[in-house]
Amino acid sequence: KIKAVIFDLDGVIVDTAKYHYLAWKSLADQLGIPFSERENENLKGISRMDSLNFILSLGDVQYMSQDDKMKLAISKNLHYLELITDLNREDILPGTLEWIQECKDNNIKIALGSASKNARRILESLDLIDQFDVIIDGTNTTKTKPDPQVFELAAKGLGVKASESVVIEDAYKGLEAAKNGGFYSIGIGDPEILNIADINLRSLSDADMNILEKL
Ligand code: B16
Ligand code: MG
Repeated sequence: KIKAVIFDLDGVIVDTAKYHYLAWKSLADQLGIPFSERENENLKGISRMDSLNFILSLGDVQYMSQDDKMKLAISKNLHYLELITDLNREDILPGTLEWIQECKDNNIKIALGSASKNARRILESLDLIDQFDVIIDGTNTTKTKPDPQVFELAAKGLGVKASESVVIEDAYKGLEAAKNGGFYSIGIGDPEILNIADINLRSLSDADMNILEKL
């Protein structure tokens, strides 16, 4: 029986993935590194530093000091924060509010399990911060998806087992993390890419919680 739902943030609750892409794209342009939306798929769900290292690996950057990498990561984040300044309730993806409400109606606990260090700020902008029983984000973790740490900490905080929880993710690496931790999963997006999910949906608005009976 499912006792908890763990939501990813970027790409599940809100479509901030496009702003991450725009900010990384402009950094890649500055560095003369070719970077497209296709390569951006690999950045979904991974940390800021891992994202930067991935982009640098696409160019022929031979060596860069940790210090210089930090500067680039900070400048990308400042640009990203600029792009999301106007984020508000209207940016919540379709179906999300209904799922949260259904969880509450059915006594199912909810947590956030995000790689982002900006998660709390984003939840504030969406006026959703008070809805979650537990929030685990990039400021609480030492390992990134596909390591299950972020979801394990969320389950621990909620006092539930992995096998009693379902993770909702838009990233392949996030679904791998769920699987690695023994969590059920719902993949939001292209079912051909997200082929390791237990259930695939194009959007949370395509189903209600009755779909969990399939698990
Ligand atoms: P930040 P999620 C992830 O969030 C994004 O998918 C990923 O693209 C981003 O690099 C990562 O957060 C770190 O974000 O730079 O804001 O700390 O999908 O796990 O909610
Ligand atoms: Mg995501």
